[in-house]
Amino acid sequence: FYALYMRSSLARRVVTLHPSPQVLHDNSTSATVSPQRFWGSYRPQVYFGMKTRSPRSMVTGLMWMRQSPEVEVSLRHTCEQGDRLHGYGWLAHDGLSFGVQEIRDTDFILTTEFVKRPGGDHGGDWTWRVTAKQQSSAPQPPIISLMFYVAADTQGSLQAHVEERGRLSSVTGSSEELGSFKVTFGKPTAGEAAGTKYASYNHLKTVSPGLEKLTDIVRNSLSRRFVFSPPSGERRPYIGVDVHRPPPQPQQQKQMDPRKESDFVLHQVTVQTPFQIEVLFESGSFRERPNQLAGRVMTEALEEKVAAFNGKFEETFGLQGKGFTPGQVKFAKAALSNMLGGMGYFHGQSIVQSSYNEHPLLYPEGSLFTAVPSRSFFPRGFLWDEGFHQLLVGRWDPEATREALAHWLDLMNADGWIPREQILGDEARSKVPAEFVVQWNENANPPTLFLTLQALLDAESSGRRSAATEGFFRRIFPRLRTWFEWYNVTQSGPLPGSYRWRGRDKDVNLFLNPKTLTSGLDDFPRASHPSADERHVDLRCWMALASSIMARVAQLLGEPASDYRRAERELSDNARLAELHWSEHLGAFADYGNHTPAVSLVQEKVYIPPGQPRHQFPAARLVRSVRRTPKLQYVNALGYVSLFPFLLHLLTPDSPKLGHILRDMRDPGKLWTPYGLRSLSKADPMYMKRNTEHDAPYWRGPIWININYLAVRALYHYGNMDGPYRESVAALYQELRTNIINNVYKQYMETGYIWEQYNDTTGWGQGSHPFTGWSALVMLIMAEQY
Ligand code: 6A9
Repeated sequence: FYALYMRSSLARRVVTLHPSPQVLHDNSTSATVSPQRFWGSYRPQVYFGMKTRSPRSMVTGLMWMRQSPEVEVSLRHTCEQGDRLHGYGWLAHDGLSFGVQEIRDTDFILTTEFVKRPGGDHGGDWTWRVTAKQQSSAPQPPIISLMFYVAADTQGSLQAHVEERGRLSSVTGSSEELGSFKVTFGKPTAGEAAGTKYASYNHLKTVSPGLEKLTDIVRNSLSRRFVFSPPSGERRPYIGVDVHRPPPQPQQQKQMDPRKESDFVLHQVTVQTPFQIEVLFESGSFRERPNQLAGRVMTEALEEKVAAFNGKFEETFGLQGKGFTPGQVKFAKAALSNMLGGMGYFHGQSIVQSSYNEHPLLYPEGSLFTAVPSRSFFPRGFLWDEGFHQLLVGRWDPEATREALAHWLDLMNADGWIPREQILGDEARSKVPAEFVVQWNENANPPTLFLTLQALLDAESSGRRSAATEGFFRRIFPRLRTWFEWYNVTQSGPLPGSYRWRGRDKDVNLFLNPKTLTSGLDDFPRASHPSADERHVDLRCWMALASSIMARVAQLLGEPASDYRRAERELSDNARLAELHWSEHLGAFADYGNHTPAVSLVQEKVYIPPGQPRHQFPAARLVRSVRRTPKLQYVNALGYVSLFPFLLHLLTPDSPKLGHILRDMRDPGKLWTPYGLRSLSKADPMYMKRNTEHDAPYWRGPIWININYLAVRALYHYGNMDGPYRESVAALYQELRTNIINNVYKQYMETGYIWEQYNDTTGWGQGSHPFTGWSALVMLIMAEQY
């Protein structure tokens, strides 16, 4: 009985939140406590949309399509790589009060701008302006439909106000957090001072079962029966949402979906480029409005915001002062703006599992204010990505960083675990294949939040922003303590001072090398046969960093720091580090475990009885063949993992091992490329090898900017310390820094995007895009802020 009882209480523990007081004060994101940050572009997954930082926020958004009846409908809404836009992203965004985005579609450009205006009790007003311009020199300027919408999320209501000729002129509504409000749709003009332009109007007033269904609802209500007939121009059929064609609602689905239906109102305006349209959100509690935030007033507000942004940007990062060209400065502004404009506010429940549960469980409801790696492909929070994101955000807006950290730490469970990938709410879940949704409670991710904390502490000791930071550290300390312990307990290795990532791939026969997703370096080669004998050098280094930050925080707060100091001393002890991880054979730091390099992927043998037709049997898969028995030894894979003692500044500046690392880094046959450091040595047998037939090499060659940022930062660090390598380090610093900046910039100019990773032979951007998560750190490399 006792065992059973223990089991069920352990099973519940995974979904029990940490008992210490939440870092976020009650209602800390509400309109009352934080009015300036209430509304924002916190829906990074759509091209243009806003919501409030509240659980079931009213949302606003934009869809659009080019009217070209000959071709398939190209409805744009959520950021999709399949849309093949020539580029999109924020050019300026202060993370707080305004943003300017440029979206380059096939043959026209949309500029989407917003400005907020504080006032009243519900987060104030804002205005959107969308400007469309033809791009090509085609004789017929394109006709475009913009679709502005307001949608409730299980609470609040909306009323549509339709004027002459079926034009929806405004939406009024109310919700718990917004009180009453009004959204007004301006008429299109040819420019700010110009008169209105001919346009056709359609609208939709319906209900939706969930925000992830909005695109489908619109798509299903499109009809081709409308005619665009400008007074002086040819009549052309166009596609519009049709009130007379309510979206089909299969009865069955309705029954299965217990969710409450919510109001959804959409205004479609169809007009020929060039044009400009404004949409005004006005809060009912905003009593003394001096004027409407529209037209000239809007233009002036925008100009003021942009000027302030530019001023603060130069003051903070000094790129002009460093001699960067206007083009490069513009690029750096875009990188920062996309990080800020990519911040999202998510609410919902993770799906988690521990070995004590037979089935996955729902994690407690929670909210997350976080930056996201990629608006198109992974528009949600990732734990170790966030530690990098906040290095950049924190330079610009330390309060935003404290709030993001607070949200992340408040998601911690009683054991000290924070789920690695945060898939909160139906909208987020709709983007993730089922097999990736469940988060296991044994799985870690690098504790990069300590990098962010380190930056906050450094700012503290250099005398900036003191009181706020200290209060913040006091609130997070109990959670940090548990978090640190959680790594030490759950990810400990076989020998004292060693660590091991849990959660490696189990089905070892299917992979050339079983992945270690938890390390963040997914398919970087580790021991060929996962076992409890493994020790991972990167994790040991992360823990060295963690312990040193714990010690600093404890000291700052006057809490006992000696245990953390001791851990720091032990984990940064160079002799012990070498004992555990220095491979003489490789001449580099390495993992250790049950390993053989003699593995390859081969076609599975399918037995086909004589005389039987081949095609009646399943296609042969690739499976792993192991030609030599694994044994306990170093995993001699030179790459990012080997660099960690250097990346996290653990080596003493006079260590000969530092010399080895510098040589390997600078060797074009190993890690050096003209575009940055590649993830795995060109000389490694697994260099650019697929892991399965469907799994292309990911961390086995390509260049990643987060690790390159750490490398440049480490070179900067050692370049400022006395030692035998000081001069070569300083030269390497300049070279690596220049290579990274030049390539990321060049790719951005050529493709319109910042990318997830860069090809180590061509420098080309590849993988998910836009990826203005950690790749945006190139901006800090330009600013030399480490
Ligand atoms: C797959 C596909 C629409 C992989 O940047 C986030 C993470 C990093 O933390 C990690 O280090 N990325 C890196 O190796 C992307 C992970 C995406 C997983 C989700 C689902 C969705 O399809």
